[in-house]
Amino acid sequence: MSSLPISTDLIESHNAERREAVRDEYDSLGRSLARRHIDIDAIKAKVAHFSVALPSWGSGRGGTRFARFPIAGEPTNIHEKLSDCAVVQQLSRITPRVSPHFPWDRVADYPALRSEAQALGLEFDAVNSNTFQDRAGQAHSYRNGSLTATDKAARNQAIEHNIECIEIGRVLGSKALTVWIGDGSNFPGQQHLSAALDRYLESLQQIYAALPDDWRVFLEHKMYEPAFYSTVIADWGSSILAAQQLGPKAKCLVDLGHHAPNVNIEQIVARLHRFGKLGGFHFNDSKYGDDDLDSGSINPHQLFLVFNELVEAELAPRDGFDPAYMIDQSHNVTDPIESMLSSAEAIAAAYTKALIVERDGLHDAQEENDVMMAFQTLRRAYRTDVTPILAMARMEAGGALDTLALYRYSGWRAQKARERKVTGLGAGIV
Ligand code: RM4
Ligand code: MN
Ligand code: MN
Repeated sequence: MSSLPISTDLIESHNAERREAVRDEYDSLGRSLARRHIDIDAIKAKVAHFSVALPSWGSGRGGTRFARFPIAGEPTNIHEKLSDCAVVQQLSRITPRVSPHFPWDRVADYPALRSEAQALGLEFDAVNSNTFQDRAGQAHSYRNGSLTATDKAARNQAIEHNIECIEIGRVLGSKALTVWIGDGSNFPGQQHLSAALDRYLESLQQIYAALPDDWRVFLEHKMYEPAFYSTVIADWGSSILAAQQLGPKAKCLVDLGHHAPNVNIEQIVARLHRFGKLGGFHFNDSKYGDDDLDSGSINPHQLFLVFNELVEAELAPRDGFDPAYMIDQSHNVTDPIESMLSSAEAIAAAYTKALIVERDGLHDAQEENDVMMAFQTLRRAYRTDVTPILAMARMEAGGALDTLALYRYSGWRAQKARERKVTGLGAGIV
């Protein structure tokens, strides 16, 4: 039984008012692309297959280390998070999956949670474990690390938690586990750098052994924070070495915010793909560090260049290239539903722009070392406003032409403010 949150009549009448204008813009763009020998309908068909998963934790207002300013009507549990994600999916039509985080999203009945999601038009994506925080009553603290802790009992507890996440994920229909740990050190000399990595590999081997045959484990690197001197899996180098050692089910996950400023992330993407180890993405944007800002809000060009590599990878896939696309953001000053709508569109736009790159011309220019033509070929695609393609694909899939306008008009948050409990002020970067 389906119980979609927004009335389909509302979407229909909203689209009816805008359909003609969008059609006009789509046709005009179609003529312009045809002059570049690009078939707009073929691009739209590809875009219609594109999707990105929502983070369950992204549906609430996060916080910085300093404060949290909740808004009325925020979700207070996984059930409410799912209904907010369902709004995003219903309007955008490109976010049909939710990536859950445990123990934050723990419930007593997982088969029921899966049915609940399905009734909302959602499935579950990769499960995320959390050994970067202690929970009240937990036997062993992660104060000195989790999967890499010197204390074997803490290590075992972290391993068991990851295996439990796999078990929950199986019930939910997930096919991957994402492991990000905060383990590392804050002082030179604090940690034996090699021994810490040995412990990581040993722990991951045990988690890997518990993976079902058709599952993957995504190793997520992050340069720093909460460890400010050294982090065990700090970069893509450590990540790919670990993934290679673990075996074919281990892949690397690229969170765009987890690199030093100005690092060439698109080249990292190309490298990981070259060795068959590109597992997936956590999309967000950043200016300074792991800022978890909305995708495409700071550096949309970088996002485009990442997708340009992904389109290259699609054309020459290696080792079952099938990257998991997920959003990972923390919304501190916006309504999270609006941010997720905006980010999903920015991500799909970057993909669409990468699709309209005149690729043969680009490859020829690269071969001939025609620098300016190669650059201009990318530039021409990047400059193109692809929103009519996105809008048309969205409308054909049953979504809203102007997602933000319809979301505001629906009064969803105000209605939830009347129904939902008030959330706490407790800070935390989640
Ligand atoms: C971390 C990392 C993880 C996410 C947590 C909430 O910085 O990006 O992917 O699970 O934040
Ligand atoms: Mn992440
Ligand atoms: Mn992060």
